[in-house]
Amino acid sequence: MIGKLINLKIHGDDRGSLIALENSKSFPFEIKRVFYIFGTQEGISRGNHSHYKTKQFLISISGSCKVTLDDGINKKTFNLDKPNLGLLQDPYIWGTMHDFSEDCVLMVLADDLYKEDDYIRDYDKFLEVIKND
Ligand code: T46
Repeated sequence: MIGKLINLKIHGDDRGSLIALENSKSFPFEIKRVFYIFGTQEGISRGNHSHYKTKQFLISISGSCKVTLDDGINKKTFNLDKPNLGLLQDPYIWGTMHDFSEDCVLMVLADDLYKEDDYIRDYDKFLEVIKND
C-alpha cells in the first residue's frame, strides 16, 4: 500500500480539543518509538529513504507539510495539514517530507526502535531491493 490517511477522533468540548492515540486501535501497530521534527528550514526536504521493516504513522500536530510516498512505480503526495490526520507509511515505501510550514511539528510513531540498518537511503538501491523482493 502506498500510504493510507486515517482521520483521528477529536474529543472536543468548550475547553478545546484532545486526540488520543492508542496502540493497535488508532492505527494498526504497537508503538515502540516516537520522534518529531520541527524548525525545518524553508526549501528543505527530509526523509528521502525507505525502511526494510519499520512501519510509521505521521501526524503534523502543528502547521503543515507534504509527504510524497513512492512504491517504485507510483508516487502519491499527501497534505498533512491537520492534527487529526495521520498517514501510514509501510516498509518498502520511499518517503520524502517537504513543504514544511515554519510552525510545522511532524510527529512520527514507529513500530520499532531506531536502527540505521533498517534504512535504505539510496534510491537506486531501493529500486533494486523492491525488484528482488
Ligand atoms: C522519517 C522522517 C519523517 C535517531 O537517533 N533516532 C531516531 O529515531 C531517528 C528518526 C533519527 N535519529 C538520528 C539519526 C540521525 O543522526 O537523528 C538524525 C537525523 O535522522 P534522519 O537523517 O534519518 O532524519 P530525517 O528527517 O531525514 O528522517 C526521519 C526518520 O529517520 C524517517 O524515518 O520518516 O524523519
